[in-house]
Amino acid sequence: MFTTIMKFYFPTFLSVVSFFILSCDIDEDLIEISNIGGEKSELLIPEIIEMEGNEDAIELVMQAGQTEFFEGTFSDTFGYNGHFLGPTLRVYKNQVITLTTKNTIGEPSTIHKHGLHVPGNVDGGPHQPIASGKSRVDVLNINQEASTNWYHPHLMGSNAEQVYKGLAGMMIVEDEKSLSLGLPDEYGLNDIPLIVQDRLFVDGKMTYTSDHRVGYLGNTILVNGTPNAFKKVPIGWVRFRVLNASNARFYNFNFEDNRNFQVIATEGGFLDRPVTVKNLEVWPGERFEIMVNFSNSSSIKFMAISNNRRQSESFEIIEFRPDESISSQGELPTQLNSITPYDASQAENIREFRFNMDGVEGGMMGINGFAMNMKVINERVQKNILERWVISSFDGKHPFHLHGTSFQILSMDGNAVPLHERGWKDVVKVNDEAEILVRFELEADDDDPYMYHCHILEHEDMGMMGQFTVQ
Ligand SMILES: [Cu+2]
Repeated sequence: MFTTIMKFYFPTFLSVVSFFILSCDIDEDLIEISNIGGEKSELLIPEIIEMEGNEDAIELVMQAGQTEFFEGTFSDTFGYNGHFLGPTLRVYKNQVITLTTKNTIGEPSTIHKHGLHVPGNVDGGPHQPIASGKSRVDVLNINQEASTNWYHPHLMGSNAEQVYKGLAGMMIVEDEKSLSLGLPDEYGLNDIPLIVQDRLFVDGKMTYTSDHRVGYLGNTILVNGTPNAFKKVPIGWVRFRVLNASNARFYNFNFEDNRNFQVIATEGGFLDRPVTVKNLEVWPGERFEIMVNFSNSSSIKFMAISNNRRQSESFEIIEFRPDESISSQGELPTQLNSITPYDASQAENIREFRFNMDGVEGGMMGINGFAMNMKVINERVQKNILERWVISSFDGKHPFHLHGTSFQILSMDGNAVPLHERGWKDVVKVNDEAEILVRFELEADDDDPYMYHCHILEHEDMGMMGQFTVQ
């Protein structure tokens, strides 16, 4: 039986055309991308589908459609059960769910469960295409900590454009701990998804043209598909699940008044304790849960500085409007988790990965000198042993993502790992070099291997990806 699917609603009327301009003064260190007027729109909240039963089933229908981001102008978009993005799926540890994905977008795609600990044959990588007009059924055994994950396509070669057009959705795992900590947990009210994406709008229309080297950068921020967003929030603690679902943009988030906020979770689960920060770097593919304490004050802007280009760019992401008429409950616990750190001296194997922007065999970009080749298994990993992976780059910053499990970071650029990155991760920021400790418990065979890759989606499409088995 299918759980009720609520439509992912997009308003057809956004009150006033509003847009952003890029003022390029190359003498300035900071390029301002500023909102030059127009009313703000209330943040759209993707509908949530609760998977509560034990053999629960859900169907996602990939659709092509049009979305009116700005009044009077329609953009061609994709979505799941709607026309842009998809519903948030909430699942529970130890649940078994059946996910049926129907593709009606007119081109092949896949559905990757980013962050889920599932075997290679249901991971949704490039070897599991769903032809248009066809469906695919994945039985997913949810066996991991409470965490914020997401689903998106992972087709070889045209992944970037499919995600860009709207194929992405959040998948929340809950467990006994997450339900008993007393954290804010009212979805959309004090437990709020923030799916941050930049898109290029020309005359109100979302456009995509290839700039594969830098990765695609837009001029407008969408949060949950909302341009120029605001969100009313209750007084007190509010939890945000921040997902950088942008193709290529790096964000360093902060509040305009430079207030403190708390990081409580990385991709794969809670940190041991909340970590106080004033700014938070989130690269493509990464998720962080944060807690912000709002007092009965005036509106406050959540900002970001982005430095993909040589000049930094400053964006407003969303404006929060504290509202005392909204009642909510939720506390910031002092202890969230107790993660046993992996012991680097116990690592039984070392692998090295180097990102290449040039001079690779079989494609434009690659890892260790080779572009991704669907017919080549690059690495064979043994199940249940601890490994140290060293990932380096001499040419640009790249977010390194691997499938199938969560890992721990051992070092970043030769330095100790910042406190707020000392949790379970599936993306690591690689400036010069990062080291991770990883152990796989599930299998991926030659027919359905796992992937490791740069999560700048244009780089991935250009070949900056490899595949590995676990047996
Ligand atoms: Cu890259």
